Amino acid sequence: MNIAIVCYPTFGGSGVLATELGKALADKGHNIHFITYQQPVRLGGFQANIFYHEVRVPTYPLFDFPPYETALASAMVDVVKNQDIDLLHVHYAIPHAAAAYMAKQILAKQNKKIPVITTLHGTDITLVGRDKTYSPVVTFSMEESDALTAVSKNLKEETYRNFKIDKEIDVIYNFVDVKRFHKKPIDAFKKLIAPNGERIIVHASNFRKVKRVGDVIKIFQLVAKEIPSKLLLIGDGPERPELEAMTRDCTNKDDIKFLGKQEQMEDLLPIADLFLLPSEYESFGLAALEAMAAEVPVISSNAGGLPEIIIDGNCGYMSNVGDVIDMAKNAIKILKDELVYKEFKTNALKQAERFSIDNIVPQYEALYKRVLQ
Ligand code: GMT
Repeated sequence: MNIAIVCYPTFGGSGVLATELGKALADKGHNIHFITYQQPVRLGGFQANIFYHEVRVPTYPLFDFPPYETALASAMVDVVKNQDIDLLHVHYAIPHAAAAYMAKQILAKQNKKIPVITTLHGTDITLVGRDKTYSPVVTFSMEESDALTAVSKNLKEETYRNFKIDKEIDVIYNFVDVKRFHKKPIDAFKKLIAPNGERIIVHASNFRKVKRVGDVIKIFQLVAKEIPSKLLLIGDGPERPELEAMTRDCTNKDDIKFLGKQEQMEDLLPIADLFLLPSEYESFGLAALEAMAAEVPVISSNAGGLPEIIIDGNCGYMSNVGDVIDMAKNAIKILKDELVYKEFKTNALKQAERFSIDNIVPQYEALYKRVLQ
């Protein structure tokens, strides 16, 4: 198939998932055309059947807000026509689903029928999308998509709760390439971070409020009192300055490192002993799944779709949002006993395998076939 994928090219989960999906489909012989404003961060090197089409948004003095959606719809029309595209798969409803609807209408006038699949990722529904500024357009473009998917049952329920739509939503869980993340930790790197064999605790996100990174630091403080540990904070975002200020006040500030945005998560995660994700909401929690694939147990909140991914007391623990004391208690439970720790590690990998690329990608291919029929 010739498939066009529209996504955010950034470190956010939706862009990561869309890029990994494109790469997996390309490996299976499909031709994949990414349409976005920057090369997606996870795209990596050259592959013969992966193409990247950059959306350019020319500025003009009149434009306080350059019309990205118009430029994107025009780019979709161009790529679909000239690359003989069979279907458009857009990730994150805003503004991609609306731009795809526009492109579909333009192409219909030119006698080219193009099915549109929209994958909902989370904040496009739970935070931004349901805001009345956007919701009429989001509702309409979801309804007009030829197929609608959500990355968890929870997100499907949230969508029906927040929007008046009749459209059937297929749940297709996010996935991970287990082989890529299940690697031997780089010893030299581990020694550099934890020279005295301290436990390495990791959090990775876009440092938005919804991630509650402040809770990560609080949990770490409680754990570090009992178990010598180091904290790695991976990613960047609006909350970072405040978090750095919070860290400067900690007596053990040298044990906390902000690594910024990192592309090689498959090299970083294997050196971790524990992954923290105390979010206010996660539709899925792709970062936690990647950690589990690297054999890292997860301490998280029990919000949104996380209970669909993490088995409490097996590959990690879940607590109520904001209950940092319980989260720290559970973290210590896993880290202080080598036997327990090993068991959680093994279980984490087993659980990640349930969401392996080989199980999930065929579900997207089956959906594509259904839509094309
Ligand atoms: O985590 C984020 O805020 C980024 C966001 C995105 O759309 O880029 O992530 C969402 O999609 C990911 C991939 O499907 C999910 O794993 C995340 O749970 C989800 N984030 C939220 O729901 C807050």
